[in-house]
Amino acid sequence: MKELYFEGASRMAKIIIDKIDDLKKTDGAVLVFPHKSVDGDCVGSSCAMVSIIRNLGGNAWVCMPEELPSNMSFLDVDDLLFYPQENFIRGDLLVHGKRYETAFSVDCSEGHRMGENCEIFEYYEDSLDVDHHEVTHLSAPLKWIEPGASSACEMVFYVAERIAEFTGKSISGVIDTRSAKCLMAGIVTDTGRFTYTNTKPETLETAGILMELGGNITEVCYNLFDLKTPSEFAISSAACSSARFYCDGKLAIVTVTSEMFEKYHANTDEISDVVSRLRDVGGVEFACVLRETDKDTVRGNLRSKTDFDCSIFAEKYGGGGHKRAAGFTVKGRDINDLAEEIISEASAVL
Ligand SMILES: [Mn+2]
Repeated sequence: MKELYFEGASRMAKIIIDKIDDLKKTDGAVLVFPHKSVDGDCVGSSCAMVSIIRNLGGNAWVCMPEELPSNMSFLDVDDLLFYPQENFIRGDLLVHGKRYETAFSVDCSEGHRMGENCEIFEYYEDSLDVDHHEVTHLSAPLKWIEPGASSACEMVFYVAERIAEFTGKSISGVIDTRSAKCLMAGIVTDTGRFTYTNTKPETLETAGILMELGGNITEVCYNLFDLKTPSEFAISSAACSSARFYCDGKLAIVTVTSEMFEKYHANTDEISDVVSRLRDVGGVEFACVLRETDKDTVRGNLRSKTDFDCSIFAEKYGGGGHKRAAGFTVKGRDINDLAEEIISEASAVL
């Protein structure tokens, strides 16, 4: 493990071991919170963390903000997931009969990125957190924020390594085969299959160990990247061919309306590959895909190639992410008006 990660991973490992000892006395439960618009990294890291806690004898579930996307069903994690009901949100803090006693966020530090689960997350002020997003206003002792790490999954792996060291367990006793697959899913997602600049030598070393632990990279990449449903293939192709280019080809934008989703019988998550395909067009510096996820809501996905900061741009619309990949969700805006506004705002800086 790189020295940069050693202190943070060791500190989190100790905190988790102590927390589980406390929880064993009360038979309480940890809820692990991924962000809304779930992706391979937040699902992978939250599921792996829940498994790690269970492998240490604790009760834990992933507090899901939405249904698991169908392309992640191969991870076979249903028994790790908890979908809070409305009565739970109103204060009945029982998770499968266990009292909810600890909040733990991964790949996400802020409650507002968790959708309706925000209220449950913020029920406890001193939550644990492992995240690789750039956040400056968080430096609590129970949090490990490392913007240099490729993914939350890579960070969870380092924590697991330290847990194995401290408890005297083997690494496979902490990270089981399914968890290895989950962690691999997050690393390949956030590194674009080891092609983005966040891919470091230690990222590849981590992936190598995960392969030895059963993280089948072929299966993970096929399911997360290559496998397409017929409707996904059709709507992605239609969306790509509707792309508009501005600023001498530096800005590319696609808008996908509810009518288009209906026409192709497609789900709103079936155009997720369009934004990176747009970004990959020669000359494009900034790519934006807007989609109506329902009549009142527009989801924006942003990608950039070099200097354009997607994270700062997404913040203007209440979202966030990384410099080269970010997103936001807005309510009550017309998708075409929003597109025009983005074109003019981005043109000013491109
Ligand atoms: Mn991530």
